[in-house]
Amino acid sequence: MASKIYILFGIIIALASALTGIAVYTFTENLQQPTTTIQTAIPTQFQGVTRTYYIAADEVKWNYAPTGMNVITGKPLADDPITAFYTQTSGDQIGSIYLKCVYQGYTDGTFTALEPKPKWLGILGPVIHAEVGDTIKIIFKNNCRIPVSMHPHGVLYDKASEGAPYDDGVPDSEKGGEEVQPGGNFTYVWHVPERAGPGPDDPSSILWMYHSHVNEVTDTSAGLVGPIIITRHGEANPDGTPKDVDKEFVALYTIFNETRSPYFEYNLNTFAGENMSQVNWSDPNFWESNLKYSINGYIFGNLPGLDMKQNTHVRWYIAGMGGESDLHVPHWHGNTLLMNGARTDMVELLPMSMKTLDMYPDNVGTWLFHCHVNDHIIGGMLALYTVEPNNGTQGSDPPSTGNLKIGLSTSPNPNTGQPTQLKIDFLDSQANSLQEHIDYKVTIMKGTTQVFDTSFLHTSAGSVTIPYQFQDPGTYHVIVEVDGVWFMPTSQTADFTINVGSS
Ligand SMILES: [Cu+2]
Repeated sequence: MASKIYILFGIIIALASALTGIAVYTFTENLQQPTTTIQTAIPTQFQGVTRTYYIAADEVKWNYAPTGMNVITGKPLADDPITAFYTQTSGDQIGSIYLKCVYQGYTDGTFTALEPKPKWLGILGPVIHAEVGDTIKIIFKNNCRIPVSMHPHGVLYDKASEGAPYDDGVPDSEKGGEEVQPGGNFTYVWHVPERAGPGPDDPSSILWMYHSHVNEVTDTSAGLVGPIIITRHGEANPDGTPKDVDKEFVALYTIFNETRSPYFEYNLNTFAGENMSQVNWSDPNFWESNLKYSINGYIFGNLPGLDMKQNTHVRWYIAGMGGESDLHVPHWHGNTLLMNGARTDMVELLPMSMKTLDMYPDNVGTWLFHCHVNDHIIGGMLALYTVEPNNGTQGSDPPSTGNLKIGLSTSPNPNTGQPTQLKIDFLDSQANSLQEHIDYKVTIMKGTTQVFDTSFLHTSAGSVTIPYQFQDPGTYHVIVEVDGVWFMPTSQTADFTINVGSS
């Protein structure tokens, strides 16, 4: 009787798997016991792809403020006593450069060429992207002088790939990834079942983090932390990023406590020229100068590359990390966001919190992105993000007929070094589709000087591209006039401001 039930159960599981495309689980019958035991929760197969990442733990000289400037105020860090305190070397103060151990992505298993990464990623390890149903494989190498590991949140792993040593009753021989010695290697395998992906109220992708967990406190203080982004099944591009998102950013808010880094003694000796016996441990200023109130490892506005286009879908993945001072409240000036259906311009973080927010920036400009905790503002937990005009989605002004939108996009970014393609789209603003048969004229102004113009032209296609070579850098106006739609007279003008860089 019992075996019939098992067979039936097996058929149901197999059928459900075939129908849903969800992984098949292994169930093992144990006849010595009255009930069936599930020996493993690890699926025997996933129907998605295996995504292989080559990641090393590398020692780097990390500079928390590489520009030497307080980018928020535009003043040199050395000129202000507070910013100098956190960034300049003097006495027992180490300054802004510390030896750290961080995760870096490589192009292959030879670990010779670094994988290119966005500037904003800063000190974070490479972004691991996967879709529900995939398997993540990490070919890992430890180039640091300390034993390290990779411990992931959210995804499904067995004891070998958990990356955390503790007394769990599992023999060391089955826990290869718990502690990778200096010079050692390990291959971590992490699965991505449904429960590692977005929940019903989540957007199309969510954030998890990975970090070293041999000594969780000192390893993360050394800099060993990075992001995992999981996209819902069927909603990912081939590279695992969510299809419905134009640009993704990850921001880690943490106070790196350099006195807790395994490299602290080395750093003190190397950069401040002092040894541990010279340190006045009771001096609160000594402690404070080694706290780095960072966003992705940058302080005082030094975090680069948070650039996006107006009216696009921008996804922000925000995480916290650290100790009891690490309660952070990132705040975006200038634009608002959605988190789980609620509108906000702030997000509350505790250590290793992971939040996903969506922004549709409508407000062009350079804006503050900073922690709202007062002590952290003083310590430099501030960055800037920039919303660039996206001429392609600007409406015409004035909308005299009310149903024509004129859009302008430029490619490449306007520069004096090469011709710029000015692409002008005429859209039916109700249908949001190209409006055919337009009579139009284009004029380019620099200040009050007209530098280019066309006569009135006709397009049947609703979209035209005009090449133009800008001679000088600066601000220009591209003015598009329409005097006919479908051979009916109308009068509309759109005025686009574009900034032209020098080559
Ligand atoms: Cu904070």
